[in-house]
Amino acid sequence: MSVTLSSMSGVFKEDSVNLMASDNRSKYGWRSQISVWWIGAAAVCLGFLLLFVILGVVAHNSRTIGHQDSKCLTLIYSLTIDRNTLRDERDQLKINSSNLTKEMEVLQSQYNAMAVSRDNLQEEIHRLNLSRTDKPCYQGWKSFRDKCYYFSPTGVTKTWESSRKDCKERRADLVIITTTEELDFVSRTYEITWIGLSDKEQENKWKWVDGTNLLSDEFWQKGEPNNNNNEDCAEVSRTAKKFNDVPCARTFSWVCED
Ligand SMILES: [Ca+2]
Ligand SMILES: [Ca+2]
Ligand SMILES: [Ca+2]
Repeated sequence: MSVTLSSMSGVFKEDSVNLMASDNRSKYGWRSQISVWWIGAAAVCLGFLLLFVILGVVAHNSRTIGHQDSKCLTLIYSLTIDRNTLRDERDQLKINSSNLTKEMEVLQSQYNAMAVSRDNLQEEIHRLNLSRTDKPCYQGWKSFRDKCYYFSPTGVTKTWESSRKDCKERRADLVIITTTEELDFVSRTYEITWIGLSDKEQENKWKWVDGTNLLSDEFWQKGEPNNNNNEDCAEVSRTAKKFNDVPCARTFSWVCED
């Protein structure tokens, strides 16, 4: 009986202890659940806040990237236009360069031709200078170009035939004038000078003393030869520096040519 009571007492104590423990668990469980709830709520809030922050950053970056993409496209378009413009300018420069090259080749060809012509002219000038070298002449004769000339003594005059005879005695003949320079050289000394030209053999068929025909009328004075009073011999005057036919019997100075 006492054991039973003790046992019962023990059961009672044990139940009391369990009841107290249960009471305590109930008290502390509510506090724990509230704490968990607050922590969970805070975590959720933090989660949402973090999500909003991430979404904001993403949206901002998207706008920035979009803006940068637009600027890049504009820059690419501008660079493409510049590249095309540079290509056009390069092509035009190639065309200009080609044209300039052709013009340079033409100019070079013309220059070469002119250089050849210049060299030929220089050779001709050199040859003419050599031919202009005065010929050595006997004493009393004058040298002009490659010929020698004898001028009759001052104050002495002869007919055309006598003048020619004098020249032949000097192994020469009356002067034959073939150039303007020779005409000027011969005519400058005396007022009137006999030259080796006549139409004694056939009227108006003027021949030089070497038998050659007068080839040009350029040296006659205006209106000459007029054969006035049978003029068959030619003279040159210092003032006119041109030919004139006069009677052969007149007397003038004379010039011989060797
Ligand atoms: Ca001559
Ligand atoms: Ca005549
Ligand atoms: Ca005359």
